[in-house]
Amino acid sequence: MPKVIVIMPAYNAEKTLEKTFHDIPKDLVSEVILGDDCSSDRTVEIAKRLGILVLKTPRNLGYGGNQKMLYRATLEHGADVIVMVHPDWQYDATKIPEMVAPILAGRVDLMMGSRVKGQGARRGALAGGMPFYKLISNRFLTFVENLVFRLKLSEYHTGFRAFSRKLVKTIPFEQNSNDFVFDTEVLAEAAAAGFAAGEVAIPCRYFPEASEINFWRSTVYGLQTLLVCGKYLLDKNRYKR
Ligand SMILES: Nc1nc2c(ncn2[C@@H]2O[C@H](COP(=O)(O)OP(=O)(O)O)[C@@H](O)[C@H]2O)c(=O)[nH]1
Ligand SMILES: [Mg+2]
Repeated sequence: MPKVIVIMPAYNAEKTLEKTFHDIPKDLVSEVILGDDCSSDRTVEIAKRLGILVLKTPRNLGYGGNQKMLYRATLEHGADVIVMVHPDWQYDATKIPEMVAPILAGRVDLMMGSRVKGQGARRGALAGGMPFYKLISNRFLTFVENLVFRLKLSEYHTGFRAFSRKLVKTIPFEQNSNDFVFDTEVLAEAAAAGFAAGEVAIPCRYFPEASEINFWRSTVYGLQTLLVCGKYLLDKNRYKR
C-alpha cells in the first residue's frame, strides 16, 4: 500500500483545524502532520487531541520555512505521495483521493486543486468570495506563469497541492524563501525539472478565518512571484538542483 502523507502548514488555525482534519479521508491517508509555526492560539492542543503528529518550528519562520520542515519530515517518514493542504478549511480536503490517484498511477508528479478549472474564474473563485483584487492578480499572475513555466494550469496560487516523492526529492526546496513565495518557487522548480502537472476542480471558499493575508502582503507576494518568473527566464538552471 503506497504511503500518502498529508501536511498542514499552520499558523493560528484553532478555529478551522478540526473541520479540515475531519474532511481528510483517513482510509487513504497513512499520516497527517501539522507544522506549527509558533501559533499563539490553541492550534497545537487541538491537533494533539485529534491525534495529528505535530512538528514545531524553533521560532516563527514563516509559511515557507514551516513547509521546509514538513517536506523534510515526509521524506524521512517514507511518503510516496505528499499532499499539502492549508488547515484553514479554505480547500476541500475530501478531494484528496482525486488529487492522489493520477500521481499513484504515474501519470503526473504534481496535482493542483484549482478554484478556476471547469467553472471559470468568475463562477468559481469570485462566487466563492475571493476578493476582486485577488482574482485580478490571480488571473494576471497565472497568465504570466503559464507563459514562463508552461505547466498549463488554470491557477498557480492554490493552497491544495499533491506531489510525488520523486518530485519532492528532486527539487531544491531548501534554497527557497521562508515567506509565501515559497509556493511559487516550488512550481518553478517542478517546471525546471520537467515534471508534468494535473488539476482537480475544487470549490472556492472564502470566509474571515480562511484568509488573513492583507492587501499589502498580497502585493509583496505578487511582486515576488513576478521576480521568480523573471529569474526563471534569465536562467532556469538556478531552479534545478
Ligand atoms: N508561518 C506562517 N504562516 C502563515 C502566516 N499567515 C498565514 N499563514 C499560513 O499560510 C496559509 C495561507 O494564509 P491565508 O491567510 O489563508 O491566505 P490566503 O487564503 O491565500 O488569502 C495558511 O495555511 C496560514 O496558516 C504567518 O504569518 N506565518
Ligand atoms: Mg487561506
